[in-house]
Amino acid sequence: MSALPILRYPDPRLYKKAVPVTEFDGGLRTLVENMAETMYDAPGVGLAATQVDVHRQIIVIDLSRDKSDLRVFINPEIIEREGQQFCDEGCLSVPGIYEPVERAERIKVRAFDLNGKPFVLDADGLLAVCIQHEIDHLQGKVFVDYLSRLKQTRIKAKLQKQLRETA
Ligand code: GNR
Ligand code: NI
Repeated sequence: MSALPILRYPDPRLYKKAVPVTEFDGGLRTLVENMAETMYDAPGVGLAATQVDVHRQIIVIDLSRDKSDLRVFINPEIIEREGQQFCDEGCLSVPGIYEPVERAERIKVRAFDLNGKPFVLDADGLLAVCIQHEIDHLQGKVFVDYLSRLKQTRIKAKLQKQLRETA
């Protein structure tokens, strides 16, 4: 397994739309393993393929402390949403930035597993936030896009400064 490089906001590749997976093969399994390693290494609680410059509809999430609850969503689709919640969100593509974003409190998501088997999951709380955050990535959206212009400008400046200082 190998950890993959993560694209950083405002990289234009974060704005590409992912296409559905059609082949549930060994290549997909390897990619998902590498995405999980990338997420655990970071560390983060979720990762969308978009963030590793693969523009296919694949998400991994693990909210456990001990890597014991890996969830894989292929071609995910939110089919119901209810209520609202605000959560301070962070993103591995926007390191060091945490801002509140409004999300649905409860969602029903339909997706396929690694074997191409469809499933439906009801999620609330942080899991629901995470799924919505990751599906946004697949659609070419970053949580920063929900913030004010002023905040977006400040975040871009801060990340550019970070890059210069680590160069
Ligand atoms: O690690 C992550 N933490 C997080 C916290 C609050 C809301 C969403 C997230 S997802 C993020 C990992 C990431 O960037 N996934 O795309
Ligand atoms: Ni993210």
